[in-house]
Amino acid sequence: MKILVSGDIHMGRTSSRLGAAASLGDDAHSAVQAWGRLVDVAVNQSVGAVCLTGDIIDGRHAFWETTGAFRAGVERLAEAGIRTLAVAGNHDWQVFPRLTVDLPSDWFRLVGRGGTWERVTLKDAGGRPVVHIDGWSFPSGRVTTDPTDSRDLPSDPMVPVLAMVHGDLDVRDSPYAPLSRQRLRDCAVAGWMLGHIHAPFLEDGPPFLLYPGSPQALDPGETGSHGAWLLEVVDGRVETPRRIPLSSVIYAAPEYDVSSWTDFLVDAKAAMVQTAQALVAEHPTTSVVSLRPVFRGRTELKRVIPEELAAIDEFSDSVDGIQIVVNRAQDQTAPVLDLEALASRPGAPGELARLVLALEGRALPAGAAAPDVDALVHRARRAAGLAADMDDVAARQMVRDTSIDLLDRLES
Ligand SMILES: [Mn+2]
Repeated sequence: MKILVSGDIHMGRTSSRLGAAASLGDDAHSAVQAWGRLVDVAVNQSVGAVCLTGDIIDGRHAFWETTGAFRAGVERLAEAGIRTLAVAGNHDWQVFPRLTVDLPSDWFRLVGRGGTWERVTLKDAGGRPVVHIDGWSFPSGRVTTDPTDSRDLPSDPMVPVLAMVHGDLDVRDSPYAPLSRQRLRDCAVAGWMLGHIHAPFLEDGPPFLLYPGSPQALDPGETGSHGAWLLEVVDGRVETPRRIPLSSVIYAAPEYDVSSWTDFLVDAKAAMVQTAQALVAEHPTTSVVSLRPVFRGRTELKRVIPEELAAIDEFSDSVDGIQIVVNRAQDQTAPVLDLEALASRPGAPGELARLVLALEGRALPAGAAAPDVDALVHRARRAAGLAADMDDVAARQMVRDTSIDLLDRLES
């Protein structure tokens, strides 16, 4: 039996900061649409159940706009013989039970209502139990105790158990159901299907820990791949979940070294288009790439970059059907330092420039006193408590980089 796992859908929200790509006038990048694609995958994969790990609805405010879409999905799943099991999270503890109150109980089940652990057993076509799903739902908006403290469901030597709970991993004083990784690991279950953290991650087990993450990436902090996870129970064994990309938007924060660029506008655009194409090649469901680029490196173009970057948030281009937008680029470039000129100056900048020239084995200005490089590196080593096994070349490189940093600060 296959099971599709998702959570933190936050229906009612839409991917933010899409610039021109959002003014297309449709809701293509909403969490509601992602729910629809998730249902498609479940049907196409002929899964036995869809497991939802909480925060499916963004909150009470989203009741009216999401109730129909959620029902339509559950009904489509039911028509395909697929059950939907869910736990409530801190966002939807109040609204989710009300939104699902009239769904057919054969096909939809809110598991662990009111913060009491509950077991639902999934069976195959012949009525034989395949897997137990243990779940716990948020009983209120804040829960300061670890929900696993109260889990008293027995293990079963014949049938594997998957546990489903929404909570905050390894944040001990979290008001959102703090979960201890160690305690989760110590439970005799095949895997944990968790919710609350929007960035997906999987730690292998048993028991595996799976935060499926939001199927639709919702803001620029949610970089990387977003989708649902497919797992399979074969011969009483739960196999490692695998990722199914679903998000129509991918956010990324690429870093670009501009030091070899000759025209900022042309080279920055080419670099961003290339980034977008590479991302879409890996994530075929993506139609919008939202980039938050960081430009680094030492460049002759430093003087013009602020001006040329000024309107970059207006950038929008469509390449091979992929919409590319930019949100808050960062200029962390530095000017090319004229070390020779600086080295003739008095004071700290001159000292530092002479040190850098000497470290690089370059000529000092006529009449300048050569710094005692070996003694300086020796002192730096001691002052910074550098590891004894750091070789001399690395230590000199570090003194050089630190000196250039200091020069940058003195000169800016
Ligand atoms: Mn949450």
